Amino acid sequence: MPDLPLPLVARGKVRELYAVDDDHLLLVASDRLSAYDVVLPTAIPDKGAVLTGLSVWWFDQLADVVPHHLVSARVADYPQVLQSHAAALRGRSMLVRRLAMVPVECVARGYLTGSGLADYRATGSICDVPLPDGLEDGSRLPEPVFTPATKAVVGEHDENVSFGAVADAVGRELADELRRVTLEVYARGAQLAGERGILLADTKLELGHDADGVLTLGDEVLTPDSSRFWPANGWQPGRAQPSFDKQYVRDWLSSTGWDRTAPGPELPDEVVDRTRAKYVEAYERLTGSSFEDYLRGA
Ligand code: PZK
Repeated sequence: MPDLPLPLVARGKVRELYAVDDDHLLLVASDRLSAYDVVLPTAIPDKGAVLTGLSVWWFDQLADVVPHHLVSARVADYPQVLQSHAAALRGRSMLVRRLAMVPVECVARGYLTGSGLADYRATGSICDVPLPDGLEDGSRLPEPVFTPATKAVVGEHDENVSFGAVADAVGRELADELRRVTLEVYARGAQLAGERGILLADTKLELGHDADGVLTLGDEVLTPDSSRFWPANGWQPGRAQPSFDKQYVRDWLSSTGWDRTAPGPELPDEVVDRTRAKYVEAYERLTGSSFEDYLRGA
């Protein structure tokens, strides 16, 4: 990752957040890929740029639903101290407004899988929202549901919580607003992705308040790392759905007998190349624009 002359504010599994000034942060997405919760030793070239390019495009698509934190993703607009780091930042970074983040992971689900499926099997509900009997892994839900979670400490999974728990934590008014915005973002994302042959199973948003107190969309949005994208033509409830972006990696990892403990094996070139192509395909199918053009403009 780039060694930037800025204070590191936070480090996620595959990206980093730096302080630029009192009002701005720089979000940098790496090419690292996580599979079965382990960050693999082999990077996928341009993955960070694809995810950043998708976020930038979605922020614009969603601007009438909710304001966003993006200031610019063009290195030429960044402060002078970053200009010598242009090559390391181009395409994969966003200059954003600093927000007061709401301490809730805002998740919307249109299909049942992952922790939602686990909760449904245990209780018949997710986050206290009752669901009909007979749903399976990958089932489409009768309507999309807001399934908030609280951020876990590093290394642990977020914990699904009820709407009532969110209201107790942040107030009923803000809880209502989080649910409304999250479901609207999901609906817009699912509609658009669906038109391009991609199912948006679920998505996780991070929201915060800007300096004027306006609820604002932060972080990355509707990327394959914050959402589950499934090829629509491979959808078949009753089994784990193929991942749009990571399926070659998962299939190859399974074929090795790897026990899913860190560090994980190096990926062969063919798996890297095919996976890179899936990320670029996701960018181009969703946005209708050339990924090379995005990189040239960043
Ligand atoms: C913020 N994160 C999560 C993201 C990490 C961690 N605009 C903002 N203002 C204030 N805080 C955040 C943001 C944003 N986005 C986001 N944590 C704080 C996160 C990326 C890498 F290590």
